[in-house]
Amino acid sequence: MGSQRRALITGIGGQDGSYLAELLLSKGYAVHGVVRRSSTFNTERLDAIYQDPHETHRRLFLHYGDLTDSSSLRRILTIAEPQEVYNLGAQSHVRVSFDQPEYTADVVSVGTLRLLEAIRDTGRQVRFYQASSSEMFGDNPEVPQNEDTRFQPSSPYAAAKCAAFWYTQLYRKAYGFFACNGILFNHESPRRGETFVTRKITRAATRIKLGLQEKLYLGNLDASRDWGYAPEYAEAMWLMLQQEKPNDYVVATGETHTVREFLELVFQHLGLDWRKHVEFDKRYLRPAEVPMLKGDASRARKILGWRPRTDLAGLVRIMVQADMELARKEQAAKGVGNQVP
Ligand code: NAP
Ligand code: F7E
Repeated sequence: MGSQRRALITGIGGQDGSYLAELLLSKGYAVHGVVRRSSTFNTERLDAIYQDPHETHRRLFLHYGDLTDSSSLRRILTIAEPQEVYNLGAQSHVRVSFDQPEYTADVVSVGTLRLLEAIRDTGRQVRFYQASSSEMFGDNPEVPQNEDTRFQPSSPYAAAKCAAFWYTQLYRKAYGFFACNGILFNHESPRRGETFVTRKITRAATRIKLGLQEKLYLGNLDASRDWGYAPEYAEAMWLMLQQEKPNDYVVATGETHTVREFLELVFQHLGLDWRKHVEFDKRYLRPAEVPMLKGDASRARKILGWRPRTDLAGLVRIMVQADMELARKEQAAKGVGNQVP
């Protein structure tokens, strides 16, 4: 297969998968991605790659597959022969995991095991990245959380991510895999799914500004999260697989803010008073909540040389600007709403 570096990404069509694919293509990799068959397009986040004037899309290869289907994973591994595998595919919504706990466990924990086993069966040396999550710390009150903080999962999603974390460590210990867990705290961007709270807020606030929507319904405003900017987190994933030895790393900004603070910042940025537009809806509460996450990324800083570059105000600016453009397009298409310069 020659000397070109090859990577395989599960979840390539997701927020992180799309940024990671761009990063790896920019470094000269051939990038293989696993996409699920869907009745609507689920590769829109990869559109920027197809518009890249450097035609990096010529090194992008998409394969139908699923983490619940081990034969597809084996087939794709045989075709792609990757040196690096990034396992980002997941049912990643915490609230939804309470509605679909069994499915979430199948994709997130057994799916990781299926992929690790498929890699083991190839007999090839593959570097493996597992998308672990700060949700695994759950309601552990210890802050800031680092690699030694005890997991106390508060959702089926978090419990499934814990199992995947341990499988990854086990394959490192038992079979000598170069396998790393990136314990990433919340990270957002204009590509964030619209049902996660930051994007739900920036999408709604910009639509409210243009008169396309009146109200925004939210759940718990008191939860605190450590929010960073997604493209920077994709860099940390890549760095983990370039080290001499495999390890687990917390990736975070070290700052925490409540959902209410995020709301205030976004609405203020648009010259709006959130209290006039936001209403409580108990449907968005969770049977168990994670009250506060705040990460200590000292290890990533020391070993990977990684540090966050975008603070919360910067993140809000980026997301509001992108969603304002989207709302303007919607307004132009409908020919309705307020005219805002
Ligand atoms: P995302 O936008 O929800 O993307 C998840 C991707 O996984 C999508 O491409 C999705 O495909 C795919 N997927 C879902 N079920 C699958 C299955 N059965 N088989 C194969 N692929 C499947 O999530 P993200 O924010 O990019 O996060 C990437 C990873 O990091 C996830 O594992 C997430 O749990 C984890 N994580 C995220 C954060 C964060 O703050 N974003 C923090 C820590 C960890 P469809 O488009 O077809 O649904
Ligand atoms: O919720 C509260 C909600 O859904 C953040 C995933 O990427 O990050 C993400 O999980 C907070 C929670 O993200 C609404 O109760 C209030 O306290 O944006 P979220 P999350 O649950 O932190 C982690 C690190 C992952 O690994 C996950 O994959 O916001 N909240 N009102 C709301 N949340 C949502 N979604 N919708 C609301 O209306």
